[in-house]
Amino acid sequence: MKNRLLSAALTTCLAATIAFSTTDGSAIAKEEPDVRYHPVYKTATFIEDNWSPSNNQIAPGNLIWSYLNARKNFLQFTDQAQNHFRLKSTKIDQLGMTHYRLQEIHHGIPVYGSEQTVHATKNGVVTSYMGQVIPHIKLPSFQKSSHISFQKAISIVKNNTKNATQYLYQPKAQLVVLPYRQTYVYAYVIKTAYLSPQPTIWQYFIDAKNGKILDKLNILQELTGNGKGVKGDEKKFEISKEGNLYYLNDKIRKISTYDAQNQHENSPIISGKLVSSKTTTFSDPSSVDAHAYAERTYDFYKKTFNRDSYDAKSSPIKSYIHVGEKWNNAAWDGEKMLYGDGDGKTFISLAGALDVIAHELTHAVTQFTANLQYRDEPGALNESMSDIMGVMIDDNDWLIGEDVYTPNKPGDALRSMSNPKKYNQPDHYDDRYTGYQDNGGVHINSGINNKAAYLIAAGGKQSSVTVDGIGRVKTRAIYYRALTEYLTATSQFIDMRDAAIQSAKDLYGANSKEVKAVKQAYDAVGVVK
Ligand SMILES: [Ca+2]
Ligand SMILES: [Ca+2]
Ligand SMILES: [Zn+2]
Repeated sequence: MKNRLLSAALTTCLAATIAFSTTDGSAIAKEEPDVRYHPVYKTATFIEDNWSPSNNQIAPGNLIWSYLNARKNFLQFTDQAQNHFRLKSTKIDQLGMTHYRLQEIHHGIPVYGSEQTVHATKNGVVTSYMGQVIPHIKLPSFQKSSHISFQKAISIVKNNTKNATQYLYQPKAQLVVLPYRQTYVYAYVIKTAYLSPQPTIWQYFIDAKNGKILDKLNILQELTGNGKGVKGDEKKFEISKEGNLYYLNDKIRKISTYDAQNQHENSPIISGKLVSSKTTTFSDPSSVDAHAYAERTYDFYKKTFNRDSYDAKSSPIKSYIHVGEKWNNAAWDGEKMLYGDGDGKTFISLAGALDVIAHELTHAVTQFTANLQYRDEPGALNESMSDIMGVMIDDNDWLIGEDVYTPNKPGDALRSMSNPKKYNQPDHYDDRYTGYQDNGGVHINSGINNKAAYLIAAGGKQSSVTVDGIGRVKTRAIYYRALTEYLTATSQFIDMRDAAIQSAKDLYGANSKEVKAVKQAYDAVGVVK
């Protein structure tokens, strides 16, 4: 009965609008718009329109409000549009069209889910409306005194997710008018996201009156993919689904993996196709490893240093595999990670090594922190930082690249931090390379700082100096602090020594054994004042 009544009333109102507008002269509906209605609310969900104000005196900022007021009978609100909607954004596109995004409000509080878009040409003609309006909400205005605070609501959610750790951000709360079981209540919508025990993004709906959990849903499309890596090992990782295809797109960490389809490594712009699969099993080993290892590196930085992505601002991490033809390298190009397939002799696919991926992503961290120049001593420190974090993540040896280097020769590696000389790197400042090759020896002289880091962690004797090691955990904390807080674009080896000492002092005290270990290690590699 009620639906019928509303429907009938609407027809009457529509006629009235046109008559009213014409006599009023403020707005003219030039032709009757095409309207589609919500099955329950009986308000317009779509209006194909051709509306413009009757005169051009209207200020551009008022067009949206004039339009909504002119269409209030389709949308069934009785107050002024400015009191019933909040303008969330206005965007002008390349065609000169203006796109408005709005939110229905009730006593100033957003009505959950009731959002609208309105579109106008560059000449100020509104061509369409789309969205949802809930009519006739009867709920008195929100009184703080008779409702719980948002802090209280957040604590209710925290109590309900007690086992969660590794939060991605502080829970966010928004007060809304929530349609709930044929009525409306004030509710807090709380979003919280964490990685452990499993990646989850919760949306909680808490009754603002009594703190009751009205509803909660995991809005992460929790999808785990699997596949074999470069070394043939079975892996699990986060993926997403669009339409009928699954993609290497981890939405919680914002990590996606693309196939560069052998574009040349020196192409000015490397593009790629997001790797997809018809099932949750992915069959390209390079893409499996690039994706899974980027996730592990992200988790390492998040868990160890509470760093959310390379820029600490949760920027998306993009990996490109199959870069070049048999390219024997990997790179961070300032925006994304690139991995070659290797020629099968010197390297197999470089994405197959966790330390290589950690190395590349650490270049990104460096770019957003110390920003060490990529030549001479700052460049060697830049390289060394990437190797140091590489062995902290892939932490069962002190080798770099052993998983993908020379497949026909077991036991070797691209570099060794415990024994740089084995792969033609110096391990003492007196033996540093001073030529012009390799940007002034960035991949050569990194051995000196690599050795210092190794000695700090593992201890040992060099140049008749004995270092008492303090372990990997403290060593990585010292280097991370030095990188992110102390070092600068032009830092030299001697600055690295001081930065590491200062960091160790901050963390463990001026007279600590950790500070002593750092001093001993830099003495041992000949970086002394
Ligand atoms: Ca390694
Ligand atoms: Ca090998
Ligand atoms: Zn590098």
